Amino acid sequence: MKKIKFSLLAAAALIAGVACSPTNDDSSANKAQTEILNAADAKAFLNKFEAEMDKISTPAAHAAWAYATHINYDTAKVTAYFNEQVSVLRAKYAVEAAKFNDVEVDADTRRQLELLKASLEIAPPADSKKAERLAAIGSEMTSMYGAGEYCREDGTCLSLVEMSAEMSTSRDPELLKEYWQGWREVSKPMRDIYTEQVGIANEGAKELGFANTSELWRAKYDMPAADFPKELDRLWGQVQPFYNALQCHVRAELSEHYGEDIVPLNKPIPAHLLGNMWAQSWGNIYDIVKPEQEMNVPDVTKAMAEQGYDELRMVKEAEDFFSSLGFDPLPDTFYERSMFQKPEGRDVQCHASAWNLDDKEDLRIKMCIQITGEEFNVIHHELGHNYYQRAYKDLPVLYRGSANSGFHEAIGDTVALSITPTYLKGLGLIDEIPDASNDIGMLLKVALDKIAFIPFGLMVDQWRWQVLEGNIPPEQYNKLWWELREKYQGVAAPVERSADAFDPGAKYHVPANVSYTRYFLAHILQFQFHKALCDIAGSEEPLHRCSIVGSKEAGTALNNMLEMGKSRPWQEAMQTMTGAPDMDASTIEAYFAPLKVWLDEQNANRECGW
Ligand code: X8Z
Ligand code: ZN
Repeated sequence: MKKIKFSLLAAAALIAGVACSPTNDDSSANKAQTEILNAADAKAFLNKFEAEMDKISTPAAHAAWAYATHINYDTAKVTAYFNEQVSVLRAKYAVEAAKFNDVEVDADTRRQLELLKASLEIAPPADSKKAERLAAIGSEMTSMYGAGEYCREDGTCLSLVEMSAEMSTSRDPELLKEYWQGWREVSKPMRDIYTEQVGIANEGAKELGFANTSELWRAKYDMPAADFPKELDRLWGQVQPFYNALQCHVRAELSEHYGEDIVPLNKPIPAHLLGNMWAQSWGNIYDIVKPEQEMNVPDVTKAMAEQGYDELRMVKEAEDFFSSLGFDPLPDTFYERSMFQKPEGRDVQCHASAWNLDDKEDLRIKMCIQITGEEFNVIHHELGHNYYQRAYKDLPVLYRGSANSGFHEAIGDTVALSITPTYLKGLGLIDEIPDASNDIGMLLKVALDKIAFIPFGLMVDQWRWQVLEGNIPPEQYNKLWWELREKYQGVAAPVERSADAFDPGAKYHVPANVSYTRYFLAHILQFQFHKALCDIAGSEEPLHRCSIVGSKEAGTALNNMLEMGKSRPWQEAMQTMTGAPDMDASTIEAYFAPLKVWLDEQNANRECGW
């Protein structure tokens, strides 16, 4: 079987800055004043943009890497400098691109010009003082998050990683509440600079021709910005009945475990009891909500501990999965330069990310890996980014990205859906494959991770879009956050929030300005991709037992889509791999069908809703 040919790219286009030196007044667009522009001018303009980006993007990525893995005063300054250079360059070209609006150009040139216009997340205004301030705020907020810790009354201080680890297993409601509250002290001082950032970024967005930053964020999906929220509502509508059934069951079981005074049966679930700092995925409380009937559900965390797995072994196993699909091995430098563990004695950005620093072969991940099944999935998630980056590395810079933001987040997760009992047996992590009588347990575990996440994945940007529109006063930021948490997730703060709280800032993607809709989409897409690849692999198993491991056919189909980058509208990429152009949550219904029946039985005499 022939090896799939891969290239590389940059994962976190969000994270690694791509910069360039801004002001060269001889760009072809300046011809507009004096002569009529033509298609050749448009191409020359794009080539010039490409050349300038090429020059700055690798040093900017190295600065961003140095900062993320050594957070200190100096690296923060350097990365802010590069971020400013890159975003100012992008903004300059994005504004100039409009000069070709009425020029007749080929479809490919038109697509690149349109992508360029909406390529920024946080747009710097032309005023250089404001652009500088915007970059400084960005690095200040990410430093606050990365260096954040909670110090207990006895003087011991805990990092987010330490608190998260304990919150995944502790069943002590007081301790859980203390950590939940403690971590949210870190974000309080962010509110004022976040507010300032919204104001400056909106000036920048207006200069690019958008009403505000919210519109800029919604303009990246190959459809009118105003239609995109409707598309999300449609998808959420497909999942909502299933989520509500899950929420109802989980609340009832938590109430039984902790008592009705802690978990009342007619109210949203207190957010500290769901096994995760943000109540975003709930797999860690499987033991509380599992079926009464004994079920054999593989415990990957336990199996890895028993077999003495370390971080490197986990990454190698994940790489092997991709290799089994036909992807080329990762380069040696991946292992030499990646960060797998939280280092002693310095602050780092532990939030997992994947990078391609030179848009060639310099692929890396940055994680503070815990030896757990949950983190084994995250490693696959990150490698999915790396293989995507590598697949589109040779495309024009504006096409180096995923079909839409959700695609980038879905690839590794799609592969991780193939970590089935059969696959785990192959790894030697379990001895026997549980029979079908254990399916409800296995499906419930996956639903706690994936379905519980979906409304969280949606509400973060429902909050952000409103805030980025600039009409919400900062005193209302936190109130709006909890209104949306309650509306979508049926989850509530466990304690009254103080007037100065800024709880959105306690979630990495808010201070880091990484859009979050990507994860909502990814949680729908990954099931569609999984089904398509299982069909291609010729699997006859039910979807939740299908593993595409070893299928070169599935690998080729996947790679064909990855190699398209964003060169075509996402609907086409979707069609290429799944045979249909739409995002569609009905695959989720199919995947979890037996669990929905079981949940409805469990909930039969319960009053659901909040
Ligand atoms: O941020 C991530 C990845 C890096 S892109 C680890 N995720 C979201 C989160 O942690 O909040 C993956 C799932 C959702
Ligand atoms: Zn990701």
